[in-house]
Amino acid sequence: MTPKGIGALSSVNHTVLGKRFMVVALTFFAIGGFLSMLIRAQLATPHSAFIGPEIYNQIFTMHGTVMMFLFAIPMFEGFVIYMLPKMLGARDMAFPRLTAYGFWCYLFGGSILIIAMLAGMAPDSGWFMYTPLSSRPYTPGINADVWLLGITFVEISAVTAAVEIFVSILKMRAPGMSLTRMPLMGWYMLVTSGMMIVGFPPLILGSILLELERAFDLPFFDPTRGGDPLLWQHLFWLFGHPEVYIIFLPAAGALSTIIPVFAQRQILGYRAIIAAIVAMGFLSFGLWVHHMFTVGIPHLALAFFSAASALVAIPTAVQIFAWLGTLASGRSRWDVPMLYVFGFFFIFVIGGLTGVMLAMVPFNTQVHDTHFVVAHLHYVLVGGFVFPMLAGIYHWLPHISGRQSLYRLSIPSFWLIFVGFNLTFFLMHLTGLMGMPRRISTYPSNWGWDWLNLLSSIGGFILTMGFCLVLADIILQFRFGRWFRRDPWQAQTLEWATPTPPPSYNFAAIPRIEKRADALEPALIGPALAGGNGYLGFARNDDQETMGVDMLTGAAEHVIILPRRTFLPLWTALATGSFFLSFLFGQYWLAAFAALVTLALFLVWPATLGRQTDTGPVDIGMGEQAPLDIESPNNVSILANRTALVTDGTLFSSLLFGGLFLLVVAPNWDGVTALDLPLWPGLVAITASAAGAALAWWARQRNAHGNTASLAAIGSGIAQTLAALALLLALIWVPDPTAHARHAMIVALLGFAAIHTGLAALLSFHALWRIHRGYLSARRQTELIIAWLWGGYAAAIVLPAMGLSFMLSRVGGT
Ligand code: HEM
Ligand SMILES: [Cu+2]
Repeated sequence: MTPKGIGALSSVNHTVLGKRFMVVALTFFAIGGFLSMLIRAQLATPHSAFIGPEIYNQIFTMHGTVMMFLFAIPMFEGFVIYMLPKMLGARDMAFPRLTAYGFWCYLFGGSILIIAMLAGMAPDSGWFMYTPLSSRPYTPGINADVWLLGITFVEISAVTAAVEIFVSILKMRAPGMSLTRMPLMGWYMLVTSGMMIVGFPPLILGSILLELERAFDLPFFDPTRGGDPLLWQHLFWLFGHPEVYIIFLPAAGALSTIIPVFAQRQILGYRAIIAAIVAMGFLSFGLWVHHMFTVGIPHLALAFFSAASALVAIPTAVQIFAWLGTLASGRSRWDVPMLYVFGFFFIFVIGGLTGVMLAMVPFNTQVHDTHFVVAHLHYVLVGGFVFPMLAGIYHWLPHISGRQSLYRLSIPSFWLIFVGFNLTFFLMHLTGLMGMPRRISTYPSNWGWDWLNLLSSIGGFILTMGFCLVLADIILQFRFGRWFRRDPWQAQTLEWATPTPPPSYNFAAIPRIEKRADALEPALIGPALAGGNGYLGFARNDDQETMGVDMLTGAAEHVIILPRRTFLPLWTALATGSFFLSFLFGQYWLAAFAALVTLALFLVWPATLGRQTDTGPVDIGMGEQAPLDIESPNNVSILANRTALVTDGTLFSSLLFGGLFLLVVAPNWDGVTALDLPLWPGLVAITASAAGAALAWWARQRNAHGNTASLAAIGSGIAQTLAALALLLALIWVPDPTAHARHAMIVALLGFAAIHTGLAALLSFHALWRIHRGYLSARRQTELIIAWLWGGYAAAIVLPAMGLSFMLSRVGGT
């Protein structure tokens, strides 16, 4: 149970944190919505003097930023954190303390942005922060740094959430739930989290490089010194385009869950939908360049990306037809969620059509950066996210409140939103076609844009009234809604088998799933589980336990013991926050100190986990036995580290991409001469790091055979330390990194490799410490496996990092 008062901040339970995430996300939505009202008030009349251009720039930048980063993604993260374990039949997410850490990072990072805005220091170069506009010469204050640091802080939370969601879906389902029995929501979230794992690193890297340019004058994006502003655009859209699908897919997941309930039949084309989701995940990464059609890209490439952009229409259509088919062939029941589903269809189809128009290069060139694009973007985002989200709120709120809706406000609020939205944004297509550019704060009155803008603004206020009514409706439901026992909609997914509102452990026992998980009968399963019929239907040592399964087949595999409440995530997030704040105010020594404290706190996390003796298989109910997670070679920590390596690997690939891009494309590389960097520090680093990896592998082997691994672990730690030192030493020969992007890039590559060899060393020493505390045995190998994973990874990146540095140093005549 979550205690009252200050103790509530130590909660790590997914139900509690999921709700907190959603409440904070909705608060940011209200803030973003308020900003959009200011925008519309400004644009309502020509020559308006309501807010000047400076404030206007801050406001639309913050509106876009808040909506994309602080509302849409965290909102679905919160939803997933709350709902996913319940849908899959688990008692929590894989790493509850990480969930809490992610929540605090999100809250603090978002607050930094809002406070900066109130202080008039908000970013003002648009939500995609194009360089050179966002570079130091054009944005001298701390406005852009607020964006870069605040958003990176929030991204940390998004990436940790993505890793956790990915691992939880693969490992923490009810026994018997194979991948082919998983409810569709699980598939949607698996693909979405996979996309986040490889989609966010480019943006994180871009933000780091831009912040390094702004703080230390390393000219990655400065064309006069060998940098290139286009590098930012590539890194940004490499993230930004998949981002749109990252927002859309969870919403589509909600639709695929809600529609069958109201059509009163199972979803049509379950497997076709899975194929469509996976296809979308892949296609969306091929598309980023369509945001850059007007910056001068070779013709063939243009044709390719234009075709690929149109191609995503296919998996989208597959899903739309599956939904329509399900509705058409079922016995549809009308209720409030269905109104929003209808709203979604209407709006999203229009957004899709204008999207196909925009994918045509000539048309795109015509309307580029006009209000037509703003209209399209909102049809897609509001149609594809806000409407399904509202459907979801009305569908699942009874789960949270334990009460049913009152309806009195639900229907008028829907119509206000629907009519208000279309009035606002449909007309913007017309203003756009008539040539009104986006991001201007005033316009002359003789161009025929006046009445369209006025009507748009009126629509915006109608829309806002609708949202206010929804809020009132929600509050009323919590106060006066009718109680119900279980599954008020006769839904067929597992979340309705928990009591409502759910207890912190969700299920008194965990079910065995024997058919497709979106065709279950919660009304029957629920009482059986409440009676303890299922897995882990008893308490052992006062621990909260949940099942770990085989990733594919869902066979029961091991028992996961969930951590208890703790303030550690809060402290760690505060330390992380101090790092970002010190950096923001240019206190770089303080920032370094805060980074060390953060790292140290992270090392305290595992201290209380694990066991000092072997336990062997334990009873899991249903007449079966399974080992504990720490004694299983397929445990969640190891899978999480593998996943984190993929994220880190994308970060590194983005850096390599950046280096090669500058080398090949950037201007001002003609006059440079080759650098004379000695080879030996690089060779020492490569050899030492490879030796470190080999020793880590050997340590793991020795441990697995019951021999002591201490010596090998020490060796591996020392070798990686040596590699890190050699890489730092190599920096001495790099000439002034502010002089040319080439030098800055070499510094970045060496620094990246140094950090990772250092991390590998740290993990080896950590494993050594755990060996000495008795936490490892032939059965309990986690720390050594993790040390080997990161050691091998570090060795694998030192080589290309050194290779590219060498290539960069050789450019030019000698
Ligand atoms: C609640 C109703 C909303 C209204 C009335 C509204 C209004 C506007 C307007 C008028 C602009 C153009 C500003 C300009 O170009 O000068 C804009 C930009 C934008 N909006 Fe919205 N918006 C709303 C909701 C949303 C939502 C829900 C999202 C995302 C989930 C969103 C994301 C964006 C983005 C990314 C931009 C571009 C900002 C930029 O150019 O830097 N908006 N919005
Ligand atoms: Cu795109």
